[in-house]
Amino acid sequence: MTIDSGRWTVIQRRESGDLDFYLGWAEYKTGFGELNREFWLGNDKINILTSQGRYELRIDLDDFDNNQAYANYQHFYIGNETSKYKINVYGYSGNAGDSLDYSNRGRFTTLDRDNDDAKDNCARRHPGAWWYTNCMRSNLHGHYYIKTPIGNWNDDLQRAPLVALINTSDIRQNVLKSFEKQLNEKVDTLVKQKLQNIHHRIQKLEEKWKSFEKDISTGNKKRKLVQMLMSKRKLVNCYTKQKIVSITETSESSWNPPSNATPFNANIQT
Ligand SMILES: [Ca+2]
Repeated sequence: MTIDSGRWTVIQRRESGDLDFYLGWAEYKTGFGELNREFWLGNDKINILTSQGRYELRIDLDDFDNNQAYANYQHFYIGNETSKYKINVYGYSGNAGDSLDYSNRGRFTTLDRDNDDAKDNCARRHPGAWWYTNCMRSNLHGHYYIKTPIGNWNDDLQRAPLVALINTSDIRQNVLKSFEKQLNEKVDTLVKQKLQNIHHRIQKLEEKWKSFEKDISTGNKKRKLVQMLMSKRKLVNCYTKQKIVSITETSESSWNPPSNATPFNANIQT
C-alpha cells in the first residue's frame, strides 16, 4: 500500500470475492487467504501488532463504478483472545462515514462464537464475522456482492474493502530521530563556533603574551645596557680621577730627584 509513503501493513484485502470470508473462530484467530490476493491477517497477529505501539487504521473502499471512499482512525487496538479481541477505535476522519464507531468496544463474533449483545448471533444474521454489538453498521467480512449495491457505505453492502494499519509510534520515532539529528547538528555547529572563538582568543592572548615578553626582554636589555653604561662611566670617572691623582703625584715627586742618585757625569771615566 503506497498511501502515506507505504508505511501501512495491510491486514485485510477483498478484491474479487473469490475467497470465502464466512468462516469460524479458528480461521479468524490465525488468519486465512493469500497475502497477495484476498486474505485476513488473523486476530492474534493484529492483537500482537497493535500491542506494539499506537496504530492508525485506514479502510479504503471502492465499487464497480469506481466510487471510492476511505475511513481513517487515529487509534486502533484489539485485545487478545481472552478479551474476545475487543476492539478500541477512535479518531475518525475520511469520507466513508464513521461506521465503525458503532462497533467500538465490541467483541469479535463469528458464526460459531456468539460474543455480541444481540439475542441471536449477528454473524449468522448478517453473514460474516465482525465486532458486532447489537449487530452493526459495518460488516467488512460480510457478503461480497458482485453488482453495484443499492445503499451507501454505511450499511453492510460494502465491497472490495482494503483494511490497513499504520504504526504511528514508528512515525513518531522517525520524527523524533529527525529532530534529534537536526538538534545534534545545531549543537555541533555551535560547539565548533565556540571552539573556534576560544581558539582565536587563545591565539590573541599568546600574541599579547609574546609581545609582553618581548617588551620585558627589551626593558631588561635596556636596563642592563644602562647599568653597564653607568658602571663604565663610573669606571671612567674613577680611572680619570686616579689618573689625575697619579699624574699630580708623579709631577710633584719629579721635582725632587732621589738622594742616592748618582750624578749624570759621576760614572764617566776620564
Ligand atoms: Ca448474541
